Amino acid sequence: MDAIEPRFSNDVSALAARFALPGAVAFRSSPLGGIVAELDFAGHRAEVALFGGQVIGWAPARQKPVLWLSEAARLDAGKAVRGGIPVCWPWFGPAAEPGRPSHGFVRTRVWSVRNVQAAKDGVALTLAAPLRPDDPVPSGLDLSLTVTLAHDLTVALTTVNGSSVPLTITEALHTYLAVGDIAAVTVRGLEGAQFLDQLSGQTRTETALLRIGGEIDRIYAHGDGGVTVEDVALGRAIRVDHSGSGSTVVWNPWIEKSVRLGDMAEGGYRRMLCVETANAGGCVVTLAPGDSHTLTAKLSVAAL
Ligand code: TA6
Repeated sequence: MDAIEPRFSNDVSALAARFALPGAVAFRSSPLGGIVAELDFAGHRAEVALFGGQVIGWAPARQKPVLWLSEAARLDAGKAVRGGIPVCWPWFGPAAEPGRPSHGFVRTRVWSVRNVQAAKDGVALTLAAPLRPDDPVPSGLDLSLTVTLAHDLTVALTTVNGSSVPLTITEALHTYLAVGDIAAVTVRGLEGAQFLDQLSGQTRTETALLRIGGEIDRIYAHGDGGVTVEDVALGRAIRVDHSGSGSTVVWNPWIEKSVRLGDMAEGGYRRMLCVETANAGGCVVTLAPGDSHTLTAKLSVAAL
């Protein structure tokens, strides 16, 4: 399918004139740079940056923000924003070819607004990724992200193979969860799953509830289903339910790596944990011409 996107200027007034829905969808220039769409529903608020097609905020009513965003984040710096839900596509991690960016190339481009919807059960925004003829993928692909704010938050990344050749990708919704204190967090749901430890290169099996006491970077062979992050410090449990996913990635850089990253404030690692909905490691997605695939993360919060 050739995605013939109407070419709207990505300025706030043009976007608002075409897509704003009073009380549900608004657009603003962000103090962090770039343009942000604000979704409101039943006292809940989500924010989506056009830069990177990246959810950068979700605050359910009467809850502290559920997504972590670096104090050093810039939404127009030309580099990936540290926090929220970065979109890793069409590859996860380092590129096979040297010189290409880690986690693919769409998280550093400005996406366009394709559609907005406000209904009695939620508000939805769909963005389209700006793919280019010289991108290292077949021409004719379409990549879109639909963010649905209800009493939970659902993020769906859809790849349509409109080309004439098979397409193989890896991908992730690289979710940064906000936690009160990483040392008081338990991750439930990965017990028994095999994982690739990216720090040692070893493959092992998770034998117990997961607690984080140092740098962790693991790709679990853990498909559709869910993971619960129990955060004692904030008295809440965040549930991440996946679909279209064969992998769950758990990452915290801990002290030394968070300093090397350069875009995390001191101690920032204590207040975040990545639980990523992915097809990564040995898990790839292959689409025949005309096929489509959707990777979905659904986030919800409950009191502990
Ligand atoms: O998701 C885990 C991971 O692949 C880590 O290895 C680390 O590189 C992290 O992603 C962040 O990557 P980034 O390119 O956003 O710094």
